[in-house]
Amino acid sequence: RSSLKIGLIPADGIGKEVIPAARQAIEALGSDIPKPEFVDLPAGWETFTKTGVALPQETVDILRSDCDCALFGSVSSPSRKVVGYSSPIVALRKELDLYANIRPVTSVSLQVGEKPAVDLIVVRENTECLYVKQETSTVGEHGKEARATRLITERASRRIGRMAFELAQARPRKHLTIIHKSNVLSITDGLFRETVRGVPSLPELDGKFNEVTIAEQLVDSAVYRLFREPEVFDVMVAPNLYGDIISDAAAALVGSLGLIPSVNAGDNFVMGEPVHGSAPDIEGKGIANPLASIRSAALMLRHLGYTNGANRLDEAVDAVIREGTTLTPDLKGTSSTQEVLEAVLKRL
Ligand code: NAD
Ligand code: K
Ligand code: MN
Repeated sequence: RSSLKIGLIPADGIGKEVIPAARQAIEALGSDIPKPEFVDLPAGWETFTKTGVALPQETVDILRSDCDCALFGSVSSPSRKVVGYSSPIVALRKELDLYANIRPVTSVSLQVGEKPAVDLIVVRENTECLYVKQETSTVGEHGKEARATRLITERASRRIGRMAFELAQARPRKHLTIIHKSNVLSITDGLFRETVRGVPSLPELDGKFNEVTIAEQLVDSAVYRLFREPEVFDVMVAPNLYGDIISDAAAALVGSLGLIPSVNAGDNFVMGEPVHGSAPDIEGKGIANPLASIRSAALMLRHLGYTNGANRLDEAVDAVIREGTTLTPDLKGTSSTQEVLEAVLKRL
């Protein structure tokens, strides 16, 4: 590749503050990556209020045909039902078949080279579960009744399982925990659990994952355990909703949602995205933590094989956190988004 075409979809709220910061960090990498070219693409609640669509078809088309990868910020989805509105991030994951949401949660060790206290990856299925958004309501004998469909398929469970085993296999501990609630939801979560468990014995894998140890844990006690002994977890694989909740919970262990990156990955495309939302409580104040987005850029580059560039971004972020003098208020600091970005750029 002579250039790397990156779609930028800042969307709403602090997405518009942190994605430009990630862009500058990528630009500072110089020859460690092909020359980056950025394409700004609209999506989100604000786009919806202006145009009546939250995810313009053109955004999807340009991502598909022109871009090597993308970075998404955060969207402000209303909690009430708005006719015609549907979350563009949920739609994008489906449109581009980005079936895995990979969310590493790692604390920064005090000394370089020391083992971090928390070092795990949440692998969240990204296309089904309750996020198929098939909701209905009727009026029954006892007043209004609302129902939602929860879809679990063998295909989606198998491919997310396979992705999770790949990630576990590549880590020193090679340990995978399957998260479910099949004591209650024996049919849906039962299918997820059994399908993931069956991945290592797929004939085409030829024993590739034989070294990976497998554990499982019910989702509620998994959260409990996460807070008491996070070191037991290495890679965790979960259906969509549990994965969403577990990764936000894990973020609390390392200090802030403003630190946690992710990639939405499929077989043909990868989109980096900070785990946090649009943070309406701090939007426009210039104090959003840009580190989750810079780390998301690093994850995206790593996924594409640009290991040196990714390592440099991660090392710069870790150094800023370790030093502890230039941090945003979510980490008890007093610095602005811009000051934290500059501290990162200085180390690149
Ligand atoms: P949130 O992640 O936006 O915020 C939770 C808390 O964390 C807030 O106090 C916020 O200030 C803080 N926070 C989050 N990111 C931060 C950062 N980078 N720096 C400093 N502090 C940060 O979650 P929420 O409040 O539940 O949701 C707000 C909106 O975001 C909602 O409209 C929701 O639909 C949307 N949302 C979008 C996504 C997405 O784009 N994928 C994900 C989650 C929530
Ligand atoms: K986000
Ligand atoms: Mn979330």
